[in-house]
Amino acid sequence: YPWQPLKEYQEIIFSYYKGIAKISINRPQKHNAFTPLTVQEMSEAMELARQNPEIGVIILTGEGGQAFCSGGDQSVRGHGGYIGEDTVPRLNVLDLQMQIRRIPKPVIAMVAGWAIGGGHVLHVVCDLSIAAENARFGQTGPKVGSFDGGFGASYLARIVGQKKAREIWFLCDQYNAQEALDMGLVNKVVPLDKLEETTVEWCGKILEKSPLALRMLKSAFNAELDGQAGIQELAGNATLLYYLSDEAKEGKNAFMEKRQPDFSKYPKFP
Ligand code: 2NE
Repeated sequence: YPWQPLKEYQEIIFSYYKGIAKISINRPQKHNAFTPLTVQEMSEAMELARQNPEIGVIILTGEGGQAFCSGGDQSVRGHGGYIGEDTVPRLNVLDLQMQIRRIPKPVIAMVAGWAIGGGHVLHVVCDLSIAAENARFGQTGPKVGSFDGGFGASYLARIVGQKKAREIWFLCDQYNAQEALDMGLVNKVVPLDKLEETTVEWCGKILEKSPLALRMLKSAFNAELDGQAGIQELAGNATLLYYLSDEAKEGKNAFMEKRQPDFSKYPKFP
């Protein structure tokens, strides 16, 4: 596909094609392990994708065909987090997870090869996951002295069930694409050479749909699980819809015109 670069980065590739933004980790020599800079760049790209009205769906992936992402780069893990050039320890991938969850556009993980550790959690928080036959999934935290007790535990358990999620974390085994499909961890498995084609096809189907309906649905799925924060997201969308109505505009117009609002003509639905 003729992906057009949207912005140059050091550790990711950010590109565009027909309404789709693709954010791809570009550290294949480390199986696309992320540093604080990788995450910072992904986070900026995600925000740009959110703000761009041409973009309706986002693909998250990794370069090279051998890995989606192998989690935090252990070679820069220091005292209290992953350390970048500013010498500050960070776990900024947790903020990226929230961003993926909150962006009101579908995010699809396109997984070839390893989705491991914090890289596995990244695909878990995406709305959909499409896997190549060479995909391998798993958590490694308890093996390497780490864990993700947030979405990495609780949302994973919502997806695969409590027993399976505990197995995944307690044993740190690896699962192939078919096993991932069987446990509902991914939506589809395709040959590696069909991965991008299938993902772009799915994006195309999504792009044909009503963006507001998709936005409402994403926040509704989140609301069930995310407590007050989830309700806030869904309610924000209700406010957006209300602001589009003449009834809401009457309130604002009356204020601006320094008169009493007249809501009498608006229906009191049963
Ligand atoms: C992914 C896996 C199983 C692949 O194994 P294999 O044998 O196919 O490849 P290999 O040789 O291990 O990896 C290729 C190169 O990539 C580096 C390796 O060190 C190796 O480099 P060289 O020896 O060729 O120089 N590499 C791979 N993953 C890396 C990583 N995460 N950090 C730094 N370098 C990495 C195997 O590579 C593996 O098990 N990787 C580690 C997975 C892991 O434990 N990730 C961190 C989990 S913790 C986390 O992500 C996290 C969290 O729990 C909470 C908050 C934030 C982050």
